[in-house]
Amino acid sequence: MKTWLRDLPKVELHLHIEGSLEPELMFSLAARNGVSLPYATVDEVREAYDFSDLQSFLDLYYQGMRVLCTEQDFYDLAMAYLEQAHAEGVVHVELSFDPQAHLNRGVELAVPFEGLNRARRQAEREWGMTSALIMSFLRDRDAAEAMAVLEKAAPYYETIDAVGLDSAEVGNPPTKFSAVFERAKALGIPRVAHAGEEGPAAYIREALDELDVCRIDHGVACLQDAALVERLRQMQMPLTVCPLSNVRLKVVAEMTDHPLPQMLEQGLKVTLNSDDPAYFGGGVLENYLACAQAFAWDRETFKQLAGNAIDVAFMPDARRAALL
Ligand code: ES4
Ligand code: ZN
Repeated sequence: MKTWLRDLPKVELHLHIEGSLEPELMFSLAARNGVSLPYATVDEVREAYDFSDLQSFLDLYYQGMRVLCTEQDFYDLAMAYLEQAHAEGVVHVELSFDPQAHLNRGVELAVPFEGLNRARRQAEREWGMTSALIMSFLRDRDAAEAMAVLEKAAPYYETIDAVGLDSAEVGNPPTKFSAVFERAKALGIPRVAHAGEEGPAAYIREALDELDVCRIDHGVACLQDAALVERLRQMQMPLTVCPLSNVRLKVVAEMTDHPLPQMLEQGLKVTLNSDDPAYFGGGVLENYLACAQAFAWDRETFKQLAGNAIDVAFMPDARRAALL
């Protein structure tokens, strides 16, 4: 099964590129940029990755990304991830990034855009691996800041496939960003949002009703609300589920408790993704393997899940047709 899952053409729809920063690269970038880290060794970094909830993870995630300073750093970060994903049989990756987390420490918008886009072009040239770029807003900061970033990103609209919404969910409902997402819609930019990870099913409803999103990142909380499940099923709203992330952030106690089997049972448009692979125990393939072990799914189920991601990815129809 392992070889078969590796060779199955897979698509990654939910990846925070800053969350792909492995401790070894963190150390080398820290040295290159003269940034000090509160760890002595890579083992110490890995030992610190023992999270109690989303916020405890986010604190280390924002700390770790302080080593990302130059266009070359973002290129190296993305290239390392894309190369690993390629080795895992991933044929298309949708990278999200958090420009505000960089702007707020003096790293201009052009830096992540230029570095990430250079890596994306390289991956397509070298391996025929396609990609999309999602510019995410930090929901625990104010909406005016997100709006300013959206306007500032005008030179890069051509390279943005969607805007997203991430970071600390509880207490930061989708409605806080209604005006920002309305502006993105007016600009013709598709919209996605994290909802129902730690937050309630009501946030998933809000993301649909107020932000007009074309997919929901996580969405596992939908099972709390039968009418919402029916709505998501009817519209076949894509849900980018990240099982290893949910275990590591204690959204679920362990893999065997994960609601993925019920979500499939309910006919939801589920996909499997990695979220922050350097922090949560691996990339797309590890997430597929963890599901194989926990749920003993057959090949048809994995083909369905991989096919779902191809169906809903931001890619040209000719590319989609070639993959299906
Ligand atoms: C994130 Cl797991 C998760 N949830 C929300 N925001 C995030 N940013 C990076 N990883
Ligand atoms: Zn996420």
